Amino acid sequence: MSGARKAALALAGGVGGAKLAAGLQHTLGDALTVVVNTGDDFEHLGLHISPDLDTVMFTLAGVANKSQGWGLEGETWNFMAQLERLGGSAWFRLGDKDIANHLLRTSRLAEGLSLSQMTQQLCDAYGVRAKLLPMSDDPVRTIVHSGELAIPFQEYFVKLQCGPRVDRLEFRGASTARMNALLGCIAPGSLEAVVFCPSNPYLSIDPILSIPGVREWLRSLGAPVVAVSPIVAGTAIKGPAAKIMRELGHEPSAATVAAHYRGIIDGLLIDTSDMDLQGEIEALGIAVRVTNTVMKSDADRITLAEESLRFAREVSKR
Ligand code: FO1
Repeated sequence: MSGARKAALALAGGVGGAKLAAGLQHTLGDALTVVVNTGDDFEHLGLHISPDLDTVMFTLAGVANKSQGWGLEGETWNFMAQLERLGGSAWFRLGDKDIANHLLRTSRLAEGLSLSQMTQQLCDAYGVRAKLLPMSDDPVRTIVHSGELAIPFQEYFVKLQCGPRVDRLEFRGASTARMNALLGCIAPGSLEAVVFCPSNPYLSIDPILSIPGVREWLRSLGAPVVAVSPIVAGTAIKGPAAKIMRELGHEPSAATVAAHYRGIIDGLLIDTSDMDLQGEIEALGIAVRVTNTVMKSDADRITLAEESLRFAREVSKR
């Protein structure tokens, strides 16, 4: 490793992104900052719920339910069982330990704490070393437009199991949302890499990029920007990314991911199963690294994280 380790910035959303963020944290510790999507946030049963912040936090703390991807391991469901008995709204599953997060966040936000301050307090409590930052402390809500319907994100994703056809995604509030002020503390030239984690480009990364000033800010950092494709061999490892790609009129492939990020990324890491796409993607002016991008183990997360940072260094030398 030439010289001291510099810092890195990651953009992440749900489960896939959280895994790579965990690999980056293993390598960089508190030199990693993760900007997290808050477009999935919603108010439910009087609670402010921030699913992607919690998914990234739990995964980096090593306490995430690995099979489910969201929520905490070793959960009990007494609250949900009683809620159902009382005829409460039970479509969004809230574990007993998870309820503590939502209640604490909701009560402290009501006392005037910002989402960033609340995230820091929870990360301190869970022992997360990386710095987690909501993309904004202002509300942004992803709305799925399907025909005449305007469906709030969690209803689309959980209640309707991603069934409705996506005609358009709206990030309600983004145009007036302010970039997280703490991002201004990152000095240009201080980062060795910006990494777009393998999250859904439309549901997790685009909300972050939709905040006014974010794209320009990323470019002002003077760091190579690399992304890991969330599409492998034409499908998404988890979630509706490939389905949404088709519904928006695109071929589900790593080449579509490259085209989507064109102009903002310098390089794309694609899976070995997609190596035949390398030429097509390089023709877009985007460097390509072919490697294993499917993270089945903690070791895979670390390997892919190291590979992403190495690739970023190579891209920056070009
Ligand atoms: N996803 C589901 O598919 N079903 C659920 O019941 C569910 C509950 C839930 C509770 C807390 C939380 O932080 C996440 C939860 N998720 C659930 C995931 C959530 O829908 C996220 O938005 C997805 O992970 C997409 O990012």
